[in-house]
Amino acid sequence: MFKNVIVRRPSRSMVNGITSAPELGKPDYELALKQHDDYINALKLCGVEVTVLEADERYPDSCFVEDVAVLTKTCAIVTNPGAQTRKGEEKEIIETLKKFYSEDKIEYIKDPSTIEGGDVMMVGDHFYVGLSARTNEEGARQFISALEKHGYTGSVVPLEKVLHLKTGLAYLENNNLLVAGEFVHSPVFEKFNKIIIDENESYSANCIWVNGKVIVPEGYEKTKKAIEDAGYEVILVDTSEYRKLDGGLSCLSLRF
Ligand code: CIR
Repeated sequence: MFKNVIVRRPSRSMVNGITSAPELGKPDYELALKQHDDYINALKLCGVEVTVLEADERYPDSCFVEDVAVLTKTCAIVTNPGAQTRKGEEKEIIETLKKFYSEDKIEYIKDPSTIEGGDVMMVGDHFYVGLSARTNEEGARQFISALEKHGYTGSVVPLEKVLHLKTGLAYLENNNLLVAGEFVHSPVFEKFNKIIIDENESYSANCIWVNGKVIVPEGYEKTKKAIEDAGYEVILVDTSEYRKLDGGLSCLSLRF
């Protein structure tokens, strides 16, 4: 179960955030703020305490707070983003993490290693780490040895197309895994009960399990039904403005 969640308000500069889909247009900032409010309310419905950090105009992608740290039950690992315009964002989370973890429980990934939290999927005490354009082999190695110091394990998953590992996967606990695209037939995830995302709804693989409920992006009916059929209560949140920046529900928070 999660007790806490950290989010960061989107900055006005988000309109200049990184995107692989410029054809979707620039985000509407006012609508993004409203969607962020809805997201916070959905999290509260799941019974967590939400810490809301102020917008940071220096970093257009800083609302995607998941990428700058990985938080476990007993330790925090501050990442080292691979994207040039996100370098330095990770420093801005440290003070907040110190409110939840003592200094000896906070680890730091250092150059030339890079890793972003979107590439890390927690399954109990094991962490899958995607090797992507943002997370290099050295980053995965340093990250896994930091985890091992605190009694966890990790393994790497090479990515082919997606931005981050969790762009195409979401672990819903109880061995249930949402899978899309390149992960559908991957032998790495064979042991899970796979809930396969329809090709036309691949964006909606980025859902989050929070204390028994699943927050799902609005507008993806097949995904919603598949998750409900698996026995979960679904809470819908519209993330259209974050999708324009390749971001989604998991990227917008740190849950621990
Ligand atoms: C980026 O490219 O870094 C942002 N525009 C989107 C980050 C999405 N984060 C995530 O999947 N964890």
